[in-house]
Parts: sequence; C-alpha cells; structure tokens
Amino acid sequence: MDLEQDLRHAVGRNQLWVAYQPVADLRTDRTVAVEGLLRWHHPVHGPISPAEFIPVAEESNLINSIGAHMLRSATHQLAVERERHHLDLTLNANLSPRQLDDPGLPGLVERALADSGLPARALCLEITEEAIMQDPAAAARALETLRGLGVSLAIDDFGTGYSSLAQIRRLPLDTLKIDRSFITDLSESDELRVIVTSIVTMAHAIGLDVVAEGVETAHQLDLLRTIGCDHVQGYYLSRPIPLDELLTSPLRIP
Ligand code: G
Ligand code: G
Ligand code: MN
Ligand code: NA
Repeated sequence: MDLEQDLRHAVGRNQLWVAYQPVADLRTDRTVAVEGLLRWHHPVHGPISPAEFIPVAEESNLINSIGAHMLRSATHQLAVERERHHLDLTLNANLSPRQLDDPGLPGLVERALADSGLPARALCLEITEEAIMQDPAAAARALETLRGLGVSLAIDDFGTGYSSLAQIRRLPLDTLKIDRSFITDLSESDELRVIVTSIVTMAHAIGLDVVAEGVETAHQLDLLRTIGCDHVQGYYLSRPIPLDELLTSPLRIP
C-alpha cells in the first residue's frame, strides 16, 4: 500500500481524528489536561497508528498540513467542551521537529487560538528532544516565540534522546514528561526508582513540573506520589479515547 499517497487525501476526506488521554494532578487527583493524539481511520486498512503515519508525514511534506489540521481541530474541540462542561482543562498537542522549524508555526498557533477561542494558557505544546538537539539555538528562538503567545511548553519522551538537563535548563520550558520506558518496570527496579527520583528532583530544581507517562498500575502511581512527581498519564487512568467519551468519565484518578 502507498501510505504517503493515501495520507495526502486523509485530511480532505475526514479520515483523521483526535483521541484524548487524561493527565492527572497528583495533589488533587483530578484531570487537569488532555493530550490530543492523532488517529487515522484508513478506508481500506482500518486504523493506522501515528507511530506508522507520522514518520511518513515527516518524510514527505505532509506533516505541516496534518499538524495544522490537528491543532485547529483539537483547539476547537477542547474550547467547545470546556465551555459546555465548565472545565478548566489544558490541551497538550505534540509538535514534530519539522513543525518547530516551520516559520509559519507561531502564526498557525495564534490563529488556532483566536479562531477556537481557547485561551493561550490552556494550550501546552509538546516538543521532543530530537527537535531541540538538531539546532538548539534555533529551537530556543522558536520556543521563545511560542512562549510569547502565552502557551506553555513541554519536553516530551524525556530520557530517550541525548539532551541533558543542563541544555534543557536554557530553554523556556514549563514541563518535563518522563518517557514511559522509565515507568514500565518502576515497580520491579530499585535502579529505576533512583533514576526517576533524580529526574524529578533535577526537573524541580530548574523550575519544571513533571509528568510521568505510561502509568499502568496503582503501584506505579503510588511510587510516583512518594517520589514527588507532579502529574501522571497512562492506561491506568485511561487509554486515548474520543473526547466526549472521556468527558463522561469521572475525570479523577480511580
Ligand atoms: O497515540 P500513540 O501512542 O499511538 O502515538 C504514537 C506516536 O505518535 C507518539 O510518539 C505520539 O507522540 C505521536 N503522535 C500522536 N499524535 C501526534 C500528533 O498530532 N503530532 C505528532 N507530531 N505526533 C503525534
Ligand atoms: O510520544 P508520546 O508520549 O506523545 O506518545 C504517547 C503515546 O503513548 C500514545 O500513543 C499513547 O497511546 C501511548 N500510551 C499512553 N499511555 C500509555 C500506557 O500506559 N502504556 C503504553 N504502553 N502506552 C501508552
Ligand atoms: Mn506526547
Ligand atoms: Na511522550
């Protein structure tokens, strides 16, 4: 199958949709944010994972239009539901490295916020270490411009790349998301407990909030509480699901 060719039509044919996964605050046990995660329903092959089609979009020139579509849809959807349910939820959206390089990105973000009515403080953009490491100085300038719009910024999948907290410290970030590979075996490994504790301590020392990703069990969650992690995300709370479905659930840690 020619994924790239099919992906070219996916936006126009309404095959892309956004699933949402809650992020909960460990102080209040409440959902404070939702991460929007793209989904592609292929007319012949059914659901195709973003792990498969995002790289295809990045290699072609499709990532900017798909990313723009994602931001516009998700800001609109969240703005509508925030009003309807009187909720103060933040939207987390992933940016690929190519999007961060795009000089049109700040304008796109600004328009998505203005058109949807979502307040800038209710949008958090997630950036990977890869996006920052290619050209740290250029990334820092792009992040400063985005921050200037009033949105917040997170470093995603932290610990999988080669960035250090020394480099991250110089960037205008608000949040560090610990990659789920550190959380999966947290209950079985004293070593991982020490590593996660030190990431949390160091992140706090440079003024970042910490989200642990990939939390699947109550025991992992208890350990993260003890460690002093701020937020949790993962299947233990919910898989990524349609927003209306998510909003009918209790919006707190079970
Ligand atoms: O939701 P899932 O775990 O299947 O996502 C797989 C990967 O695809 C993750 O790395 C996730 O960050 C990425 N992804 C999902 N949605 C988006 C998106 O809207 N933009 C970008 N750049 N990546 C996304
Ligand atoms: O790279 P990023 O962190 O944006 O990707 C998030 C991805 O992680 C999503 O595709 C989501 O489906 C997946 N995910 C979220 N929670 C869990 C979890 O608890 N376990 C596993 N295995 N994957 C998860
Ligand atoms: Mn993410
Ligand atoms: Na991540």
